[in-house]
Amino acid sequence: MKGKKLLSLLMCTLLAAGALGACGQEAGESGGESRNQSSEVKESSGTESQEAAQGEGTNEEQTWQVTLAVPVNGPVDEKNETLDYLNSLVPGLEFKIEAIEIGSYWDILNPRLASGEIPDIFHCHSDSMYRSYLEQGVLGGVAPELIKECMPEFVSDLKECDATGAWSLVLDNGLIYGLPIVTGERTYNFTNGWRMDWLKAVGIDKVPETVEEYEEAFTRFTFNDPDGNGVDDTYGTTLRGKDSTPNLFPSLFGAYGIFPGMWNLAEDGTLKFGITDPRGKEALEKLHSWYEKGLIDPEFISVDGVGRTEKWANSKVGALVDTTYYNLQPGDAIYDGLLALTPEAEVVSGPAPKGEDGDYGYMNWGRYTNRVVFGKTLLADEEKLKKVLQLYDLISTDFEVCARLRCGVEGTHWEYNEFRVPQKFSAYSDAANNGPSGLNTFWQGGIPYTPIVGDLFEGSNIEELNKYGKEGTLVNGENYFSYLGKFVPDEVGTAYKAEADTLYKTNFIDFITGARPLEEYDAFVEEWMAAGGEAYTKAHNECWQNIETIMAEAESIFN
Ligand SMILES: [Ca+2]
Repeated sequence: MKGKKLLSLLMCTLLAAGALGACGQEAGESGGESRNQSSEVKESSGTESQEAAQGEGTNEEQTWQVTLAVPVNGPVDEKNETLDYLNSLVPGLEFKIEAIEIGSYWDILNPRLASGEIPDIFHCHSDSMYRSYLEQGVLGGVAPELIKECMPEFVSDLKECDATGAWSLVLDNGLIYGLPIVTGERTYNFTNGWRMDWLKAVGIDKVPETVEEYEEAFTRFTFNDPDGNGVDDTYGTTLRGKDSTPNLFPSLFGAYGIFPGMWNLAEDGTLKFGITDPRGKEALEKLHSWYEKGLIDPEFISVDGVGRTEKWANSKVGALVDTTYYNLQPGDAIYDGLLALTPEAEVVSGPAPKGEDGDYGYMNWGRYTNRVVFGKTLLADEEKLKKVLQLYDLISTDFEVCARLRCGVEGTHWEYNEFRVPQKFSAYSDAANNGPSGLNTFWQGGIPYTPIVGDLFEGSNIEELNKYGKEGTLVNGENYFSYLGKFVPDEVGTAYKAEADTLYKTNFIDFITGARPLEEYDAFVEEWMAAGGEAYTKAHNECWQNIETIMAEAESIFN
């Protein structure tokens, strides 16, 4: 742990707990055992100080139980090393973590929240759920002054990254309802991956760079037996038609100047939902022609993230069009899965396909992504609240602490790679193996680590890794916008989801397969507009006009 962080943590502990004094030392690494005795765990303070007779006015024995809900992609054992470490960080806190499989996260959490069983903290990757729970009074609002007092590093990291506006994601009526998750500028870009050994096998010696070159490579992958087994059993690529419909092959759309599920600056100076922009139709025509020619996996409609990874690992497709740069590096399940079955496979990343007008680029989710929110239960005890804020200041801003929680022990679970990015050993890149270590706990969320810490995890600031992700003519916040929906009223989003969203997803796939001919594209746009798309478009345009004002309120508090 960096000295400066430790000092600030101690300062804040002193500020918050008053006479707590040196009692904090006792927790250490061994603290987990004693605090696991439930008789010592108190939901809130009150009787504690009376019992701590030997402490003479202090409450050094007091323990607060903190409930936390996080989405995960694999097992988390009830007792695990990660939990022990987490409990050792700030004396007095004992976490009870509910790790919920990410696909059923809201299905499980929603009924509990509705029945009043509210976690003190929970990961919130849904704007709609955030707005909804804010309105229902499920969330607890903290005074910005307390955030500044207990989370000085977090506040200063966002300021240093010029991301103070992100506090607007969790600001309502002057109170802070959680912590914004902010990434470095333009990180998490998609980056397409290729089988370089396949390209060479079919007579192509460089990574494709244009729509034409993509088409040529896909054609040869489909018809020229790139794996050399004498069987016609391969395709150019597959798409996640089952679970990622809004973003099928976004970089191909980028070649036409838009992203289908984003708000794009249209020729008339307004924002249009990508698929409804005439340029979206051109991209659909190209994608449909590739499907007709057999270059796209014909099973793509039923392919999800797991299915895509399997097809890649089993050498059924030679390109991935929904990955990020770090998926294409050793230590990632997508890379490791392929190499485990085909050790001679050569994986490379490449640029987004360039279109005829020179447009190209990879979509990214922007700087403002999700939230970790406070349940109202967290506010019941101010001393507990302060300690939790201190803990979150530490785990979100101290890279070593965060790495211990997300990746495990250096040398045991992971090592630094040549770019000094933590790389899990292959045994641990498979989430199925991580139950006892607890390594799945914070892999999908739960820690709103700051952009400074995030850059160190993802290597997003390393040119050599992320150069393709960053280059191009499409810029989030200039000609397309990923984050406006975070500020659009919940009722507009809910109304959109009720009908127009389904129309979008269904027609997107039907236009690719030809189930609906593209001659009916204009009719689709009309249907979408009538089904709630028009109000949705209007709300996003209004939000776009007001976004600076919205951010300015948060900036005035935290700058
Ligand atoms: Ca073959």
